[in-house]
Amino acid sequence: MAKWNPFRKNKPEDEAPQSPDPQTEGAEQGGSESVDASAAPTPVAKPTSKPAQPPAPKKEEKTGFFGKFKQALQKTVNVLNTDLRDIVKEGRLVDDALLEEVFALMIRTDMGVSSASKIRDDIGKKFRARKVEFSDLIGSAKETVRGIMEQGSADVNFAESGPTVIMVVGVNGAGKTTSIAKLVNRYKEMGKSVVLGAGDTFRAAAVEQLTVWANRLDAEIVTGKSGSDPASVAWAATESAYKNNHDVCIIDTAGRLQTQANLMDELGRINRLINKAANKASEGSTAPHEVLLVLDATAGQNALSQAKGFSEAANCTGIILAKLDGTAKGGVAIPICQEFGLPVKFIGLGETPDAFAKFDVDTFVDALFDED
Ligand SMILES: Nc1nc2c(ncn2[C@@H]2O[C@H](COP(=O)(O)OP(=O)(O)O)[C@@H](O)[C@H]2O)c(=O)[nH]1
Ligand SMILES: [Mg+2]
Repeated sequence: MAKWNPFRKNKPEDEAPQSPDPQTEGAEQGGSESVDASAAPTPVAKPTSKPAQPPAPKKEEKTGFFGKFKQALQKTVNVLNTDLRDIVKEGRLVDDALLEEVFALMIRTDMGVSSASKIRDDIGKKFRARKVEFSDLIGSAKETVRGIMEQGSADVNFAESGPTVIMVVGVNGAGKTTSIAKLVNRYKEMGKSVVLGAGDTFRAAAVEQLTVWANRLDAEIVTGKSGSDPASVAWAATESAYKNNHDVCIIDTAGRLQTQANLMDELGRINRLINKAANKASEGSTAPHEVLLVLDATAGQNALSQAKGFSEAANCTGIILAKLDGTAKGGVAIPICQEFGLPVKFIGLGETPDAFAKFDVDTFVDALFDED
C-alpha cells in the first residue's frame, strides 16, 4: 500500500498562469482537429510547500543495479535456477526427453513458445547425445536469449533541443501513473525540470494521484476538470513545457483496452495535438518524442496482446514493464522484445518512485539465469 493520501488537495489555483485557448490554437494550425475549449485545463504552478524532498541522487553501481534486477526477478529466477538444476542433477545426457523438460520449464516463465523452442533447439544443436551440467544449459540459454533480445537504446529519445515530450499509455491499472512518478524521480535526480499533464481526466482520483506525486517530487502539473478533453490537457502541458523551458514533459492518459477502437483513436488524436502544440510553440519541432506503453508483467502472456494492440494503434516507441517484482512470469520481457520491435526501456520493481531501473539486456539475462 502507498503511504501517501491520494485525496489530499494541494492546488494553489490563484497561482495558475493564463489559461490557454487550445481550440483556437489547434484550428490556427490548419487542422480539422481541435480540443474542447470549454474544458480548458488549468495549468497549476509549482506548489509553494513541498510535502517531501526528492531523494538524494544515487549511483547505479554495477552490483546494486544487478542486485535490483535479481531481487525483482527472484520468483522467475527460482523457477529457472532451482528446477533447471534439478533436471540435470549429477549431469545428464541430452536427449529428446531432457529437451522437452527444458522447454516446459522455460514456458513456465511466460517467455512464450517461440523463445522456449529456440532455447531448447540451441541446446539440442550444441549438446545432443552429450552429458551436460547445469552451467552448460544456463550458458546456452543466456546466449540464445541475448540474441533474441537484441534491442536499440534503452533510454528515452531526448529532444535535440527544447523539451522532451513523453506520452504514457496502457490499460487500466498497468502502472502508468506510478511509472510517471518514477520517471519524474529519475529526471529530477538528473537535475531536469519536469511538467506533467494529467491526461487521465476520466477519474478525479487519477488527477489527484498524479497531483500528489507532482507535489512530492517537485514537478509542475497541468490538470483539467474531471471529464474534460484529455487532448486539451496534453496540449496545455506541451505548451507549458515549451513556454517555461522545461526539460521534460510527461503526459498521463486514461487506461483503455487495446480492443476499444474509439479510445485507441483518441490516443492518436492526443498524439497529433501534442505535435501541433509543439510545432506552434517552436516551429519545426515534432512531439511526442516517446510514446511509452506500460505493461503489467504479472499479466504474463496477456501483456503480449496488449503490446500488439497498442503498438499498432498508438505509435508506441517503447515499453515500461511494470510490476516485474513479485511475478514468476518475468520471462515475458523476452517475447515483448522479440515480437514487436519495441524496446523495453524501463522496468518497474515496486511501488515507490525509486523502484525503477533502465532496462539492460545483459543485466536482465545475467540476473534471470544467475547460477548462485
Ligand atoms: N509491485 C508493484 N506495484 C506497482 C508497480 N507499478 C505500479 N504498481 C501498483 O499498481 C497499482 C496501479 O498503478 P497505477 O500507476 O495507478 O496504474 P494506472 O491505472 O496504469 O495509472 C498501484 O497500486 C501501484 O502502486 C510496480 O512496478 N511494482
Ligand atoms: Mg493512472
